Amino acid sequence: MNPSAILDIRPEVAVALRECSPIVALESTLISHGLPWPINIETARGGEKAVREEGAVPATIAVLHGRPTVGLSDSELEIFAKGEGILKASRRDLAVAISKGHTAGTTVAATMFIAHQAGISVMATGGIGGAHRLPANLWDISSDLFELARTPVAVVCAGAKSIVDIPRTLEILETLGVPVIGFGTDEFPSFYVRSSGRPVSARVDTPEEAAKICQAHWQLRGGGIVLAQPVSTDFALDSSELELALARAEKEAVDAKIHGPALTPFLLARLAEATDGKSLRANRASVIENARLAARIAKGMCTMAR
Ligand code: PSU
Ligand code: MN
Repeated sequence: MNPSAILDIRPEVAVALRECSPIVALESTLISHGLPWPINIETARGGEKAVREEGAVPATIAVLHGRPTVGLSDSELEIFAKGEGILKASRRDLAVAISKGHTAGTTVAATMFIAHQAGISVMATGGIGGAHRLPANLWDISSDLFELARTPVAVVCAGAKSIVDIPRTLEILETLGVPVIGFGTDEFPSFYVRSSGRPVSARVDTPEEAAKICQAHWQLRGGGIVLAQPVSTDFALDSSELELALARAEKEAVDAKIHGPALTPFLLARLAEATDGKSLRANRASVIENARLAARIAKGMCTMAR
C-alpha cells in the first residue's frame, strides 16, 4: 500500500497540493514536549500565522488517534499544547502509534517523513536534534540526522539545539551527505545562541537561492537539507550564560538517570528555569521566524516549478 493512503490530509492542504501552491509543514513535538503551556500554543499559532502572512498554507503534522494528520485545526493544536497523555513520536515510533491508535507529537524526523509522503518539501522547526554531549550519552544521536540523510525535505531551523554536541552533529551530517546551508550567515547557529563558531557548508542570502539549492540537491537524488538562520538578536542568549546553565542541567540529567527520548525535553525544561524563561522566548521567536522563511522558500520552489 502507498504510505500516503493512511494520511489524513486536511482539505486546505489538499487543495494547495493540487494547485501546487506553497505549503510549509510544521512539527508538533515542540508543542507537546518542547515548550510549556501557554508559550507552546502561542508558538504554534505564531508559526502558522507567519506562514499565512507570506501567502503559504501551514500544515502542522502530528499523529491523532493513530492517524498521521497533515494540517491540524486550531482546536487540535490546543490538544497538543495541553499535552495530556500525548506521546513523542520519532520515525521508529510511527508504526506503533498508528497501530495502537495513539496521539503523538511528531519530531523533526517523523514530520519530515510524513510531509514527504504527503508531497510537501519544506518544513520549519526551532532546532533539529543532534548528537548528545555527555560520554554517558555517546550513542544518543537524534533520528533527525538519519532522516535528513534519506528524506528529501528542507528543514528550516535555528541550527541544532544548543544542548547537543555541535561539532559532532556537523560531522555526522557531513558523513550522511546533508547540505548545511546558512541563511545570511557563514557560521552554523546553535539555536538559543546566534553562532556555534563552526562553518556551514554554504551560505545563501535569499529564499530563491535556497530554493535553487534544494532543487539541485533533489535532481541529484539527495535527501534532506538543513537551512539554518540565527535567532534574532533581540532574543538570543549569549554562549557563556547558556553554557553554565547547560552544564548544570546535564549534571541533573545524569543524577536523575534521564536518557533516551526523555532527555531532550528534560534539558529544555531545565534550561527554561535556569534562564528565567529567556530560552523559551528565544525558542518561540525562532520557530516563528523559521516558519516565515520556510514560506518564502516554498514560494520560491513553486515559482521555479511553474
Ligand atoms: N526544536 C525545538 N524544540 C523541540 C524540538 C526541536 O525548538 O522540542 C524537538 C524536535 O521535535 C526534535 C526533537 O526533532 O526535539 C529531537 O529529539 P531527540 O533528540 O529525542 O531526537
Ligand atoms: Mn535520542
